[in-house]
Amino acid sequence: MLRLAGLHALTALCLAAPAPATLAAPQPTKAATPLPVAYPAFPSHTPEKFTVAAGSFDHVRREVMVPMRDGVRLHTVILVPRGASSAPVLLTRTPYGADRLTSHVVSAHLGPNLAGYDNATDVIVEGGYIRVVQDVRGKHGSEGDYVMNRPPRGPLNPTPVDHATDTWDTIDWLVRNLPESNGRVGLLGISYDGFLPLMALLEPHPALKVVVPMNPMVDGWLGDDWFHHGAFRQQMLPYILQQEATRDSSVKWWRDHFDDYDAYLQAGSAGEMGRSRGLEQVGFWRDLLAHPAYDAFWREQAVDRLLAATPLRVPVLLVHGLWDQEDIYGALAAYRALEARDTANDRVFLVIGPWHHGQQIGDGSALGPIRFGSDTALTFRREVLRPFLDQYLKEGAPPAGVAPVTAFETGTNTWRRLPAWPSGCARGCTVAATPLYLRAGLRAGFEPPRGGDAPFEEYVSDPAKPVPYRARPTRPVEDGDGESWRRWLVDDQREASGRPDVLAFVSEVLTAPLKISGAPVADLVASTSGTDSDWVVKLIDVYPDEVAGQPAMGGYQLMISADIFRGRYRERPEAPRPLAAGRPLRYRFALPNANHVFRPGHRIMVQVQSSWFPLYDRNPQTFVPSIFWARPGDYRKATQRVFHAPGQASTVELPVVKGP
Ligand code: PG9
Repeated sequence: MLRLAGLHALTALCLAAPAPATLAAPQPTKAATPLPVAYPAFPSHTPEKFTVAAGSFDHVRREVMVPMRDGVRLHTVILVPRGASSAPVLLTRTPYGADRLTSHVVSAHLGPNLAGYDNATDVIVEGGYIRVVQDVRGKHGSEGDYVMNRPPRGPLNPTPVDHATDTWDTIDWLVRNLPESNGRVGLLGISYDGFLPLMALLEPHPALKVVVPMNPMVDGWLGDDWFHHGAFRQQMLPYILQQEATRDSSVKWWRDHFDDYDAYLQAGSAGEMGRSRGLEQVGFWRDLLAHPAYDAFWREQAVDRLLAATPLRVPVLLVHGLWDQEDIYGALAAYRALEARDTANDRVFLVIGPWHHGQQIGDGSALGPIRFGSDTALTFRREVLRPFLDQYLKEGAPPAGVAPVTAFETGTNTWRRLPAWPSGCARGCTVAATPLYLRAGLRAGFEPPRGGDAPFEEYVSDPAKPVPYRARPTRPVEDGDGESWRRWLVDDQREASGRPDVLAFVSEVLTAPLKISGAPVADLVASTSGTDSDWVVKLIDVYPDEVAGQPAMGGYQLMISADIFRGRYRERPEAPRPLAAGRPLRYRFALPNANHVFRPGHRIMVQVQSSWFPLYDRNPQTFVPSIFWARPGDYRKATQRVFHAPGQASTVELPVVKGP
């Protein structure tokens, strides 16, 4: 075979072997001008296609392109346990790379191939399931266009396809083309891959027998990955770039600082940070810039709203992490919507564990320094997930006996079987919203404020020195040491409580346990000297000064529930308005759910501050049309007051459990 090559290749060839008689001797040329010359090929050592010698493997790997109704084909990896027959299928759809999730032939054994992200490996392997992982359209090996959290067909999606149709078409293909299967499919995944099973519920294929959405992203504006109550989570920018810049996610965010705190401060605004990386080239960033408020763009793709308007046909097991640093809102919002649809009360199940995002498929013995007394994740997989999947996917499997709600109670480290969420206990107790008052002298208690005390506490919030959300240096979310980002919601809050721009209200030492189940509600009466402001409220369990057996926990300030609220959305989330400078105004917003016992000897603390940087972009504290494009001169110091006078009480309403 003859090929065309440049002069350098020819020179190399001449050195390696005498020129054949038929090849004309090279003519002298100007050194820099390569000439096309024909030469014989050195046969490549690499075959056109290498076949893995997998005859001894305990599973068979197939890679197929599954056709969708619009002709687009989706890359799908199928791992069949060797010798399987009448086996059920566990499907995960993902934008993160089906090859990566199945590690593409590193071991002759199925388990090691699956170990890692998004696979409850022990459940899949021990359960004898056929494992199927598919790239969503537009990502990695799949054809078609990628759209972040592609909305359902309708006003936001003019195409004839969405995740419901793609899942339907995939399941239809699987049950027709997998002779080893029993025709029953379960769909599960974490986060983005947990959002996808919820979308499949909008139009489920008859062979879809169960879905397990874990830590799903449900509402990107209210409380999951992109915003919380309108405050933008700017440390997600690298994710957006990597996810959307190329099909194979190969383009990465470049860095010029070790400390993200410095990087984002120097950028000035999230908009400028995005611009510095050319982010306007990707569609989702343009969408974010166009929709900073909770307008129809967000409302019409909020998955809980979609589910609330759809009949429920498939059993669902939702999984929520109490310290989920990415999607702390989604699972419980989806639970509320689905539960309302579960008229016979037999299709919606919920697990609440003491986990970071996705920890339930790993080791659940501890999170940072917080120990749970047992491997809670293993308990979940053995006693809930495995029997639950078996019940719906295996012919003749016994009922799993899973409770409607299985919730881990932090503080006492106890699993509870509950009839619903939030219900506090199995029978005979009530959950009552009980105001914990922020009081004069930075005290907190169940007694309302008295006249005569100072009416407010105040601090100066300076956007030039925003409050770090964790001890600096702040490493990026996708730092190689992912463990660090996963831990941040359990970081000790002591440093924050010592800052002059953080108010720390603290209760007396508790003499009896206090149990809360559900969402605490922040209800502040507060003023700012600016015309816009963020309010961060943190509910904290303060450990005793010394803790026997775990000295480092002495005086630890553990966040139980915390969130941020962007003041401009106080009246209407879809219509931002300037705040009246200096006027006490009410800010009321739900914090993430907790299931916690404050133990005797502990104290309850509430911290209030006006930035949580650089996870959340800074509020300039001057009203501007879009905070994405706040100019340096818009960022101004503001005097913040939190009121605690009679008639102007600030509280955190605790969902206190009363009864047995
Ligand atoms: N939290 C990630 C995510 C979900 C949905 C959209 C964007 C990001 C994830 O872990 O998949």
